[in-house]
Amino acid sequence: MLLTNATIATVTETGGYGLIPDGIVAIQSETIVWTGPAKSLPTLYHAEDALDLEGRLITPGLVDCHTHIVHGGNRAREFEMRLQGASYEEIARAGGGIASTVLQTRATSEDALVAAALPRVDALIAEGVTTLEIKSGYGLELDTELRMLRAARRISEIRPIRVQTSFLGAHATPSGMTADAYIDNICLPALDAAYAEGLIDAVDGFCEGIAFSPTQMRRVFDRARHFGLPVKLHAEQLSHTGGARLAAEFCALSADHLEYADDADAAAMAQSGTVAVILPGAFYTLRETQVPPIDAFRRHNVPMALASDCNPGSSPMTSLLLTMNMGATLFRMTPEECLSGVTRNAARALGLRDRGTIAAGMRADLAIWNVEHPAELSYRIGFNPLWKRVYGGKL
Ligand code: DI6
Ligand code: FE
Repeated sequence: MLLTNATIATVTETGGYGLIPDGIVAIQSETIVWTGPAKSLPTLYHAEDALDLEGRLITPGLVDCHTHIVHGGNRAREFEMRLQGASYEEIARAGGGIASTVLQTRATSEDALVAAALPRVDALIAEGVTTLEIKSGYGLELDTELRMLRAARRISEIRPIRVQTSFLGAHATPSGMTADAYIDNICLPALDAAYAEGLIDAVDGFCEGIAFSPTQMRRVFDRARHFGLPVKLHAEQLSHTGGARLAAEFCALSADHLEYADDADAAAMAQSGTVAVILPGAFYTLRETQVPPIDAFRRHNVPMALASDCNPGSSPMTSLLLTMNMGATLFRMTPEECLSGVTRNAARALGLRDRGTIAAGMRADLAIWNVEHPAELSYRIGFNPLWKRVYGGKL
């Protein structure tokens, strides 16, 4: 198949959008076999089926590299209580916060978890998302952690989307237990069981004053390393605790949030090739004011990704286009950084080297937009210009 008469944003490493005006993408089964200006099309491909895109923009299919999209229930009531003046403590006493999502998730069957997640997944698909990361972490007990991961895997069987799973057993400590006891007696055995069932693509954790210390996270990362699993970390979101440095030490795929990261963290992440995953949806929802050190990441050449962080508490958001707009408006990321943040660098944050750019040999996961210039994707608010999505060469 040939996609002709297109503007192509290849988003390759060479810099910028990698724009090709009047370009062609040639696809054979699931793979891009050629891309370039129409006038350079090799004769070999002249006879192929052509689809005239009438000048539309092609980008790589979008990659949402950080979500908690599988979960039971929602926290709209808690949201409402906060707006009526309830304090964090009052909400916690009323059973709110992560604990409430844990209770709701424990009470939800695998089928119901899948059914609840699908409309959210469909909202992302409608915006051209072709690869999606999904975390566990609302079970905090063996059965529910496994059930969340099985539900995540099921989504890729039901919808044309690639799902990468992350084990986030180290998300919170269930009440009535110490964090150390939870890690030793529940989290690590659940990790072992999920690994044995082939349910884990990466191991994640919440490294924070209100969650787990770097020393505790290290025990989880040691187990991941033992299994040869890559790691990533929620780091420096609410305070500076040393999570980004720990992530770098373990050559993590990514460190995520990073509002309180500093220059030395950026330097360490550059050394280890760790992607900075920026999550403006949580910043916005929590009305945070500390902006992540975007300039330090630029100076040290740390690749930056952007993700929705879709979760029922701190980022009930199912839009990567809005995420791009927030990255630009809240953090002053350029539209070009926003686009590479949801394509090339997001794929890298998942350790996937076969997607995220448009080049020969890459998977034919594409998004085709009714826009003239890629900056429009970050510029508009609440508008979806997707024309069609191509997943594995299929329109
Ligand atoms: N960081 C967050 O912002 C969320 N989890 C995390 O590790 C909060 C998740 C929730 O409130 O349900
Ligand atoms: Fe998160």
